[in-house]
Amino acid sequence: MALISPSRRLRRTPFSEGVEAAGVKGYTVYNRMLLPTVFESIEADYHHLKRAVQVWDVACERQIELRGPDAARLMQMLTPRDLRGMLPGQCYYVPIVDETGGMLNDPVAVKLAEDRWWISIADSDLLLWVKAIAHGWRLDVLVDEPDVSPLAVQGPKADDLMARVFGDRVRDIRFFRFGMFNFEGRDLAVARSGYSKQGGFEIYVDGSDMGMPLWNALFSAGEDLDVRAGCPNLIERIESGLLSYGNDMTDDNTPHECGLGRFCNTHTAIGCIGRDALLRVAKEGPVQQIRAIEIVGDAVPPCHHAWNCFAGGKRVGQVTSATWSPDFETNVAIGMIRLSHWDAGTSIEVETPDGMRRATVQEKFWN
Ligand code: THG
Repeated sequence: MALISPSRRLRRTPFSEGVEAAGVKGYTVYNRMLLPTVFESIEADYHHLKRAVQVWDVACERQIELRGPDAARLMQMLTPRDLRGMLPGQCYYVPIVDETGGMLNDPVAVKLAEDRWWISIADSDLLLWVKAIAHGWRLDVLVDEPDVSPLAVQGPKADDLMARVFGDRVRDIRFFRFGMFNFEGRDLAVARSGYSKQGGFEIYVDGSDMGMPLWNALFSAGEDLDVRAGCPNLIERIESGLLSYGNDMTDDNTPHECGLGRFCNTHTAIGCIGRDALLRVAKEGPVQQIRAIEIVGDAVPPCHHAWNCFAGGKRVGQVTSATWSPDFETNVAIGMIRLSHWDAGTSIEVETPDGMRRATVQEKFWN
């Protein structure tokens, strides 16, 4: 593909200078912001992520801040996950649904205080929906996008690198919890989370001016750990079954179709706008669901559009993410498969740009 033409509509990030100096080779656009997709090569980045530690510019995971007496009420209106037990210092992966139960986003909710939340969004214009609900319901809450940009530190050596910059106390942060850590006089939320299954942290960099100082501090501290610039890695995230909003699911899908039923408590999520719709569809159960799929044979081409799946000449679903996995020496994929064919072990055919391929529905992802 040709280059992306920069303009004011395509936002740079507080880390873009570092990303460019590190030799970024490809970008995508996410929440109207640059998101790196490749540094050395997707395969080389993948091997390095699984072996060492990387620093990722994920500033495009924009925050929606809810602030005020109705913040918690508004947050519960957005999601079928019951938030009553959630404490300040916790992060929750939360499906966000509209009035039909369709997925609008799959962010991480960060509870800073009872009256102050961040929603760390995937790629959709969620701010407009949240502002409209706050206004339409006359809620006593401020909704805006603060100058907060996540920087992820991912990989098996992430703990060692982070301890050098923030102190040994980062080692005690539990999964999907965060603590406040000082960096050059600023208190930053540091969570144990991130868009890989290699372990690591996300730093919510509060103030763009802190971006490059923190970036540089991480690289200086980690030279002997072979720290490199990285980014969410296509191969690793498919192996790990991490879903991509807009690719693997859209507003046509319910959380249950997306396999996110474990993050829903629809019966007790009182106030959730999509609750009635979800309770109605939950009675029948989903008729299609996200599955791990192995595509047999040599490396598939890049998956830039949905590939139809067939069995006995009938369409039974689609593959939406696929790649060759060097570690598993097969093609790993994510697809939405109809009930009749979603059992583990079921053989299907996938229509790739270079022909029909045999494929098998898997019990679970490759992790
Ligand atoms: N971190 C933060 N914000 C984000 C992402 C992130 N915003 C955009 C995007 N990623 C949102 N999507 C996801 C998808 C998966 C996960 C997090 C955000 C994730 N899932 C784990 C899983 O499914 O196994 C763990 C979920 C859990 O157990 O709670 O981490 O990455 N800040």
